[in-house]
Amino acid sequence: MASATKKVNTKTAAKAVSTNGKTAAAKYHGLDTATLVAMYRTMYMSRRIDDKEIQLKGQNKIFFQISGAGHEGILVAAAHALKPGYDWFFPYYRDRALMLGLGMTAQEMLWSSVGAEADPNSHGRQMPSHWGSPELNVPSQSSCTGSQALHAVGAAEAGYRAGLVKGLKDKVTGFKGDEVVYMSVGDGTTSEGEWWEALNTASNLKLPVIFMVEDNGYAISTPVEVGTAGGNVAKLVTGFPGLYIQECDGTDVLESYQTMQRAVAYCRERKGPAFVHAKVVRPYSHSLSDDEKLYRPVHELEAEVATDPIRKFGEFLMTEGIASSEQLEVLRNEVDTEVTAASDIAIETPQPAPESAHRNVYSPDVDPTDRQLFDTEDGAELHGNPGTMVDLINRCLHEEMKRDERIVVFGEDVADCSREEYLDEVKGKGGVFKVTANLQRKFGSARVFNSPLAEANIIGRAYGMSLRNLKPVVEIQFFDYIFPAFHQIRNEVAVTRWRSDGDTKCPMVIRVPVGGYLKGGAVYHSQSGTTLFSHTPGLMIVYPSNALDANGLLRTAIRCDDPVMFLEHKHLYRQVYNKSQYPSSDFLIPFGKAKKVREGSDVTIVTFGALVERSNQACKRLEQQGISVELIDLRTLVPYDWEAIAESVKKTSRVIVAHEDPVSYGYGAEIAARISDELFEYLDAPVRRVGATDTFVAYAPQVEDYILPQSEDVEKAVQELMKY
Ligand SMILES: Cc1ncc(C[n+]2csc(CCOP(=O)(O)OP(=O)(O)O)c2C)c(N)n1
Ligand SMILES: [Mg+2]
Repeated sequence: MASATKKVNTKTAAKAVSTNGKTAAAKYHGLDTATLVAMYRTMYMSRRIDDKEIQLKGQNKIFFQISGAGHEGILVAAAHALKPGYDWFFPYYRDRALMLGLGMTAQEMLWSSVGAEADPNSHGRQMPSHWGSPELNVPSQSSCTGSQALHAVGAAEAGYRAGLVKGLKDKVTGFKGDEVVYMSVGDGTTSEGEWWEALNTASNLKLPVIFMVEDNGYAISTPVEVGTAGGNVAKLVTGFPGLYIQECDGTDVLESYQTMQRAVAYCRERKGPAFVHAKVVRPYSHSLSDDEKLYRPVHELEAEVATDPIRKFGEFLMTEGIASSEQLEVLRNEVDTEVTAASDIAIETPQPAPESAHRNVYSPDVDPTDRQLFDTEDGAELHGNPGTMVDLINRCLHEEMKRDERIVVFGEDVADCSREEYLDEVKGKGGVFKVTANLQRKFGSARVFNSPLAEANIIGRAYGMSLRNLKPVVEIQFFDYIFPAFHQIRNEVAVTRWRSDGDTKCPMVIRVPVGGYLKGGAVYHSQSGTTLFSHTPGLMIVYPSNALDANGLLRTAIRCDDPVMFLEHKHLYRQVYNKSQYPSSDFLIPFGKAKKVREGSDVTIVTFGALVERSNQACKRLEQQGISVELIDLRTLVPYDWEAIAESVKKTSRVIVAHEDPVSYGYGAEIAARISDELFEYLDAPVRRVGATDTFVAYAPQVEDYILPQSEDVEKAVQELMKY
């Protein structure tokens, strides 16, 4: 990214100013005087960009502001202790001084403030101070407090697994063998469950993650003792094995630097994760949308002035004779000029074109609907004894893991046996539905392993691994328990490509057993929840109804460059009617290609999943009544095959959309609305929906039967449509 202002890399700037550097270096923990002055410059620059943004916000030239004020000391220390473009960074919105220290420029930050397309962080899509830079190894950050903790763990874990699997080292992005992963949060964010999940896994696997807590004593208006038992999170984390715990005054640059150096060394030597608790201050309100005078008395604010890190570090440089007051004044003037010049350029820099909104929802490179690349259905040769959907998914996983070493499979109970020493004595679990059976045995525990019982942990770690080019194919044990991971899926996985305008991506496959008709599945083992995810841009959704489709669609999902939700119906896992012989290892079904299960001329049924066979049974009965029904199995819900629907509706003029989820606000409503909108003139009857009652699924079988749509419900709906 070209920059109109000079790039301030404090490490090179240091060379220019050095006086008596060597003696000073010994005294100041290896930092020579020029570096110390350069660090001051970065801190001051950080504050001046905040001040400039505050001014611009007042002039309505930017639209949001959140500052890094008071945090600059620990952040400039962190930047100097770590290596830009070598180590990995998962910072948060206060980390402006870190980003400047790593090499981001004032110009780039101010482009972000005005929402310019030139902004390298998000190209005008996210609020300012939401950092992202592929060249600095800073994956796009969201606004969600703490969700990046698990990404940091996953990113570190990618390096860890590359160390265990021959052939992976050159496939994991930026694998060095001693790279460190930095993640930061505020004191308030340490109350997020995912942050604790991240500490748990990092400690368990001894991953090289630095967990930084920038404790400014407040989470917006909530003081630290309200959220944190005892008021000091450093005391709470002492039980994690191997976690190197450090506390420091984050407003003291040298103390912070020493602390960071120790933490970095610990992680580089692969001794485990480190935890740095840096006490900082917050001289400005939480953001420009907050007024701290509403909850902090004047005396508290005044007391903080003396501990302002920039003021303290400036005084230190002068007392130590490292820089005179005049020299610092010159430096400050230079920074002011640079920031003003960058700001003047920024406000003249264009925002993205409005239609650019459509860009990078999905991969521009890999299109799984491309039938040239992803369709080997026609004439596919099948062999062997017919297998169930479980068998054919399992076969696909085996073949794909063999083809692509980057694939890792994990989730709850997916391994054959976590205690490897038992593997010879036991048959192995391989998933509660046995879909992942024998994968660990075949491909080893470094690529197939059990996760903790924590769904956000699974998705968050998968996200971090995918950032570094592993291909996670993870399992959420039951759809009903996907909700702890919903935040990760909705706010991170689905959004990442878009919010970074294509700079960061996280392709993965999330396999999820779904659905009811189990007799006894009840409320928490029957959900199929398609609507929640189909309403989220950025995800692709696959929902096969039979063994062969599951095989071909899973292969496409794995080779896709986007996150794919792969919904596997539990009731269909072992049905005899949907068994198939095995296709070859290049059998691919493209997304957005429906299957015509039956030809017909009177009514079209558009459906998927368990309703395919139920509708088929209805069609057979209707045929005997002289009604000819065309049955379409969508197979993929996002994207879906509109052409197939339109062609059929134009022929039959009557259409039913049938699905297992409750009717109201459902997936069927979307299809029905589009049919009414685009095919109105072809219709001879209203578009009808068949689905579950607007309730949950009950345990008692006769109530479950009433709730879920049955073959008879479909039959009745067709008969009614025929009256028009
Ligand atoms: C998951 C989530 N919940 C709530 C918010 C709204 N929010 C933004 S910042 C913040 C306070 C964070 O406090 P702390 O972690 O102490 O960081 P600080 O801002 O003090 O540096 C809150 C509640 C959010 N962004 N994300
Ligand atoms: Mg705070």
